[in-house]
Amino acid sequence: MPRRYPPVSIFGVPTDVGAGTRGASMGPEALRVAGLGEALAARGVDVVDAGDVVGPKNPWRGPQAGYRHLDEVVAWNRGVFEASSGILGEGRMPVMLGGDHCLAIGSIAAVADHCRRAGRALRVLWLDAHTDFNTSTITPSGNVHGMPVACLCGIGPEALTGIGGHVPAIVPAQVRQLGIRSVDQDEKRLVKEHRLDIYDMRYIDEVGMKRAMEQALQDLAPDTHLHVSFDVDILDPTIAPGTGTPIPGGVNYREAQLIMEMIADTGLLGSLDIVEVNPALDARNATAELAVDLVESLFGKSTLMRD
Ligand code: EXY
Ligand code: MN
Ligand code: MN
Ligand code: MN
Repeated sequence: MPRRYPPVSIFGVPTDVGAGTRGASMGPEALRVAGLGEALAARGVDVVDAGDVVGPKNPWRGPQAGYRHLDEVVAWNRGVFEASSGILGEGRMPVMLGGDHCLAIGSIAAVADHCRRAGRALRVLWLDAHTDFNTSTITPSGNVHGMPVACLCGIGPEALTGIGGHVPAIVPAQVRQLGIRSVDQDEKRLVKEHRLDIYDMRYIDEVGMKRAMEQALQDLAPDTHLHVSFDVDILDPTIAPGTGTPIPGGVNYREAQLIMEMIADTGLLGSLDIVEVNPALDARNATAELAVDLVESLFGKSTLMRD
């Protein structure tokens, strides 16, 4: 019996304001060209394309200390918060097409606000090569896409930590990170201080993806809202080259499929970010195509014999 999914609204956030390289601003269109909407509709999902969030032009100031492009990052995340909140308020599942990962501040703040009002538990599954737990004082780049988890946990300027009006939007105990293999020195100290639950690539090498995912999905209450923040740089760069901060030794195709199928098996997927697709760094839109293929598995598609 195919699993039923709530109605879905995809929306684009065409900016790379939080990134260190240009091009993720074209990510939403790359995902649309790769057929994301049609793929979900083919799964029987009631999907609409809610269009794009509008925000300030990317000012493109070079590397700088602190929170680079802070005003523009805040403006875009306010737009993301409004878009996600509106979709959740309609009883639909928001699927954010990034854009760089700083935009998860707005999307997850909206989901956290929605869950708080509904009295539902929230679990954030952060799929990424990076912990994204930097702050202005320890960042090596000033790029806010390296900081969203810290901001969501209330570490950062009020303009960012307060996007959804509730500080902190989430607590570290609500987060599970998977695929981590690039953490800055001071960031590592901060991550440990805040006891972030991390399943890094060394751990996955040792215990295997199935075991790591079982642990990351452990103790989910039956009505938990599961938010997946899918940074495509979790994937090995040989299969997903079109991303701005590629790190060797990533998740391979079968491991990625298993991640998505195990999430689908929970039946608890409530919202999704697909971020850091940068078609300027890609050939033949391969990374967006792969992301769509994996998202189809998130929505129950399996060409194997399991179902
Ligand atoms: N840790 C580095 C920094 O903070 O600049 C790199 C962050 C890359 C973040 C990408 C979105 O995952
Ligand atoms: Mn809901
Ligand atoms: Mn990220
Ligand atoms: Mn990343």
